[in-house]
Amino acid sequence: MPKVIVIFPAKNESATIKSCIDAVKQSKHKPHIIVVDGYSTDKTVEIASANGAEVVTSSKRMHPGKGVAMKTGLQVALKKNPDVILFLDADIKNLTAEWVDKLVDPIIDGRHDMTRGTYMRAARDGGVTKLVARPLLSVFFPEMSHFEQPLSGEVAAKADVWKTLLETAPPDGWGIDVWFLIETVMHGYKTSEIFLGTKEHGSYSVYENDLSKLSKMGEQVGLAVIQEAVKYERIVNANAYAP
Ligand SMILES: Nc1nc2c(ncn2[C@@H]2O[C@H](COP(=O)(O)OP(=O)(O)OP(=O)(O)O)[C@@H](O)[C@H]2O)c(=O)[nH]1
Ligand SMILES: [Mg+2]
Repeated sequence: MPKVIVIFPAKNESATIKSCIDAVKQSKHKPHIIVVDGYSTDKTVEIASANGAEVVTSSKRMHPGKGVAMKTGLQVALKKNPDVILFLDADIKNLTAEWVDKLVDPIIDGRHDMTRGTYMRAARDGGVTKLVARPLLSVFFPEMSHFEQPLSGEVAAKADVWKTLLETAPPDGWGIDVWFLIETVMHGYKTSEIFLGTKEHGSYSVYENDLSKLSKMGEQVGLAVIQEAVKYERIVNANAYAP
């Protein structure tokens, strides 16, 4: 049976971490579960440990540190020689084992190197996706403009793919998701979005009435796309893409 590891980056997710872990345990792949804690001040660590997850601490104490958390998780997971590693957000309120299987199965049967969750979201949800990530990808990487959720936290790939991506020096903060997408495509890996239904998640309630709470994320995602555009020499030709 292929070995599957699920990694949850988590900072102060005590409201949802138990139901997220329980959902993953129902998967037919019987994944090993790692929670990468970003110095939570609530009961995330205790709840995760009590429910059977391996808990590790983000290697650097910084926030936002989604990138640090993902890199820490990959370093720990890769040492266990898995076949597939799947990231899931720990604030999802409607996570089911079906999400795990839908993302992992196409990797195991060789159809894709990477699968990425896409979903219907509330109209005001995903501000950085709509106003920063997708427009900048269209300008600098038009071949990636069809990805509806370039910042998806629900991403699975073969262990070898993650190992290669880790070597591209991904950023520490919110830029890491779009960075992984760009590097995956530029490496020529087969990557595809998988529809998972609706996504309900805790972080939306933080900014649904105040978009300025997303400004740091917007900054870091924007910078990540621009850094990749410089690396892949897309700046010079950008005007040709955005008349
Ligand atoms: N370890 C760690 N986890 C983090 C950190 N920041 C965010 N996370 C986790 O990363 C996951 C995604 O973060 P969210 O705040 O839900 O952001 P998001 O849903 O991707 O973004 P939006 O769609 O804009 O809400 C959640 O499980 C967070 O707990 C951090 O600094 N350290
Ligand atoms: Mg969220």
